[in-house]
Amino acid sequence: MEKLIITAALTGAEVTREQQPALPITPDEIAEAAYECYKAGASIVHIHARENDGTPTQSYEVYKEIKEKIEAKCNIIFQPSTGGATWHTPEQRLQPVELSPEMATLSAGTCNFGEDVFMNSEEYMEKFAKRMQELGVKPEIEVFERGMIDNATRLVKKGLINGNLHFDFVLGVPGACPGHPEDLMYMVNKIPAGSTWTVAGIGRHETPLAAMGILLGGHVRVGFEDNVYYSRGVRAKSNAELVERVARLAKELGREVATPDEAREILGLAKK
Ligand code: KMH
Ligand code: ZN
Repeated sequence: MEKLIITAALTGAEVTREQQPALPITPDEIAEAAYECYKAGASIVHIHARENDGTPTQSYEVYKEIKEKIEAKCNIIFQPSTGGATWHTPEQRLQPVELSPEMATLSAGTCNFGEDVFMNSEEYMEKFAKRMQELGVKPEIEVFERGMIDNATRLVKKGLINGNLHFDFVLGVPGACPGHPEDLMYMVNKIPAGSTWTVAGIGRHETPLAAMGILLGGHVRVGFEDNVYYSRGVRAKSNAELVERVARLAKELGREVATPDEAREILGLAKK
C-alpha cells in the first residue's frame, strides 16, 4: 500500500477561540501550527486565513504571508482553501489561487452547511477549475455529497481538470452527507479508477474515519477545522496532537507515513 498522506486542517472558517482556545489565527500562529504538524507527520496543510480579530478572510496578501512563513520553516505542502466561509463571494474565494500554490481545494457542488448554504454553481466550479489549470495548481476536490463526484467528472470531460483526480470526502457536516463507515465506503466505490482520496470526518467521526482511511489505502485529514476535541468532552491541546494520533494509528496498523516529497510523488504535483 502506498504511504499515508496526513493533511492538517488547522483553522477553518467556522471555529472560534471560544470553541478551541488553541486555534491558530494570525499568520505566525498558523505557520507555527503547520510546523508542529509537519514534525508530527503531516505532509499537507489545508489553510484558511483569518484577520487578526478572527474574521475569515480570503485576502491574497494574508495567504501570501502565511505561505511565506510556512515555507521558511519546512517543506510541507501548502494547500489554501477556495471554499472560504459560506458568505465569501466566488471572486474573494479564488484569490489564494493567484499565489500559484501546488494545490488548492475545489468544492464540487452546493450543499447545506449547518444553518447556511455553501454555494458552488456550475459556472463558478468551471471558473475555479480553469484558473487552477492555467496556473498548474492541483485541485483537491471537496466532496460533501455523493453527486459532487459526478460534478467533478463533468469538469474532466469539459477539459478543465487533467491528470488523476484527488478527492477529499468531508463527511459529517450538518446538512450534508453523514459520516458513518458505510457513507465513506459508498463514496470510495464511486470515484474513477486511478483517483486518490482522503477523508475528513467532522466532529466525532474524525478518528473512526481516519482509521478507515488508513486501512482502505486512502489518506487522512484531521485538525481543528473538522474537530476541536481529542475525545468526548476533552478539547485537543493542538492540531499536532490530532496529527500525532493518526501517525500512531498508522504505525500500529502497519502503514508508513509519507513525507511531503513522497506526498508530492503520490499526488503527481507539478514542480514549482
Ligand atoms: N468553510 C466551508 C464553507 C474548503 O476549504 O475548500 C468550506 C470549506 C471548503 O472549508
Ligand atoms: Zn476548508
